[in-house]
Amino acid sequence: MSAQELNRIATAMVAAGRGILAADESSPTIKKRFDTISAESTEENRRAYREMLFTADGMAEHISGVIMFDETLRQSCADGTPFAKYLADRGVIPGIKVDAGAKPLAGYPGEKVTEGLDGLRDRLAEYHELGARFAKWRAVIDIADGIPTAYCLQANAHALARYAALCQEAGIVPIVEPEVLMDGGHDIARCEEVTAETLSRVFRELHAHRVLLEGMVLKPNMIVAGKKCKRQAGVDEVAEATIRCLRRYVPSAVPGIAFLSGGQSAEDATAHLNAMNRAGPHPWNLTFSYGRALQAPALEAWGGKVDRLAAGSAAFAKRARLNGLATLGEYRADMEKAA
Ligand code: 5MM
Repeated sequence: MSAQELNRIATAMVAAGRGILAADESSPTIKKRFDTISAESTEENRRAYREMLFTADGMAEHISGVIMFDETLRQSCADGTPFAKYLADRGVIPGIKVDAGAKPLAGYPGEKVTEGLDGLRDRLAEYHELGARFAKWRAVIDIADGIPTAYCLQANAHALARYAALCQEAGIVPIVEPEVLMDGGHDIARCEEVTAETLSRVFRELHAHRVLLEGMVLKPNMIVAGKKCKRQAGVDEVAEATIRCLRRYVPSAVPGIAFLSGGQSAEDATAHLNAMNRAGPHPWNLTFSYGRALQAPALEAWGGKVDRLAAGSAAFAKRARLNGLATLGEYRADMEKAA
């Protein structure tokens, strides 16, 4: 596939007014989510839940792409239409998570490296056949005493770049996701320091692997204090620190940055994105690729009950709409009260 086509897809993924739904929970993770509402994690329940999100009213207006798990990409709507076709027919780009998860990094207690490169070329070819036009790989960086080590950052940056190069070879746009976790008691300055070093290494590796920056999307964490830190930063401080860090380390050739929510509340994730966009223009489009911050209210409203599918859809549609507004800097907190 040509560089122009990769750039066209990447640009569409981060278009103003829209963002990405991360619905790529692996089986253990979706089980954890379903456990919170006492819903059983059967294949049919997972399918019905994803259909509830994908068919929500106004979904395509605010959602540019959906990241799916392998099982979901092979599933269909109740009427038999494959999810990938249903989404693509509405202008929503189908995507696929291709990493095999973060595993303990041998020799480095407490740290992880993401696996999944073996056989990736063949899997990407199949995913392209199934309709996926972008992919996602998540590296997980924890902050605690003595970690992250330089070796952990380097191992994860290298794997992200190998993945990204393989995606582009297959005509698939890579979402490059180095997530610095917000668990722990570190302050916002430490998050910025670790994120800076992470991004610096990731872009050096992307360059070394000849990844076309115009044909990728970055999915980073925002710069926030750890959840257990006594001093939590305000919305403007988070926005300012995040923009400063990204401006220092993300080349302007990257078309867009789609943030993860990382455990922030749905409202905080929207307010932070909005504040950053109000402070623009920036060299790249800033949008969302939220999992929990888009889905948590929908999951709760649905509660695993067939007769509450419409309520679940509506809760998701609301978060999609408010985050769409946040990509334009047009969100206001008082909009939360309206249905
Ligand atoms: C939706 O959750 C994704 C899959 O997680 P597992 O591989 O652990 O099952 C996750 O990668 C997600 O796409 C990102 O972390 C962003 O989600 P949040 O909830 O942080 O916005």
